[in-house]
Amino acid sequence: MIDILRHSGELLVRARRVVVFTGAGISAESGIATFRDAQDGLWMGVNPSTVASQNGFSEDPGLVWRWYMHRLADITRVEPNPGHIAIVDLFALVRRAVGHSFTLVTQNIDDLHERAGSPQVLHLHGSLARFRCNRCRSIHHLQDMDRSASLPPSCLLCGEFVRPDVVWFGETLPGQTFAEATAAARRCDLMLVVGTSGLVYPANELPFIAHASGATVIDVNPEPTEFSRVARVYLQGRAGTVLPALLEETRLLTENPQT
Ligand code: BJW
Ligand code: ZN
Repeated sequence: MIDILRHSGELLVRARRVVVFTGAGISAESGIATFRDAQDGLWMGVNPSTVASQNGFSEDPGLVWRWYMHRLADITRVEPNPGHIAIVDLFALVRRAVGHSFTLVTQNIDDLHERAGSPQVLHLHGSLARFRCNRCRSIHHLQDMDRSASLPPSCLLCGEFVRPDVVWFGETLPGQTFAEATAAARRCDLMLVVGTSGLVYPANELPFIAHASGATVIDVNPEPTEFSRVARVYLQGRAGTVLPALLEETRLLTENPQT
């Protein structure tokens, strides 16, 4: 493992434009269940692929609302883990030492990257920190939500239910954010993919775009993923262990370029 970490560190030090692309696995060690875990075990008696949709919300707005409020409570209760923190330190290290550009793209709706200290995060699937009207799309704020209500609040402008500002199945991703993420994937020379199964379109295209544009893809995951066939390096393991180890190797290389 040390050799492969050293090799990954060398690739990081040599790269000029780096993209880190994360999924639910990066937050697993904070205590947030991943999607596929949740699906296998039905999360709170709810199948995420059924409720994370406009159909699910139309059929039972109260159930979907309570499910998101429960997840919000989980997210608020937990802390960023060493994987989130290593990404912040890696950005700082390679920016200072070798002047790289760095882009962080996440599919997660939690704010654990921000709470760890990552300054700019492209949220492809929205965020649980924001809410919007399901009809007129007016924005509603987290502090105004009654988290124990059994039904979603109603929009003051049009009376329709308010929903989390996240991207459900069958919905399009925020255009500007996805355009920025795609552009970063196209021009990067290294993409570090962390904790995503790669099963959900169109976010799962990013590593393939990076690969097709000539970038090196490194996949960090305890299990092989959809990206195995394009990843030049597979760092098998948990993000909270692998990323701090990768940071350490990269630090050694920037401090002693000869070693
Ligand atoms: C660790 C670890 C550790 C564990 N360290 N790693 C057929 C029918 C219907 C639709 C489709 C279809 N085929 C394709 C579609 C399109 C659909 C789609 O992709 N579906 C697939 C499931 C098949 N996509 C969409 O609908 C998207 N929109 C779209 O396509 O628009 C165009 C369109 C418009 C109109 C009509 C038709 C098309 C939108 C997708 C939105 C996804 N939204 C969600 C919910 C967000 C809100 C919320 O959080 O509630 O996003 S779904 C869910 O999956 C969530 C995640 O961001 C996303 C990705 O999951 P992720 O992060 O990869 O998590 P997991 O659980 O899958 O994987 C975790 C990984 O971590 C695993 O690999 C573990 O091994 C690993 N791990 N511990 C590191 N410690
Ligand atoms: Zn409204």
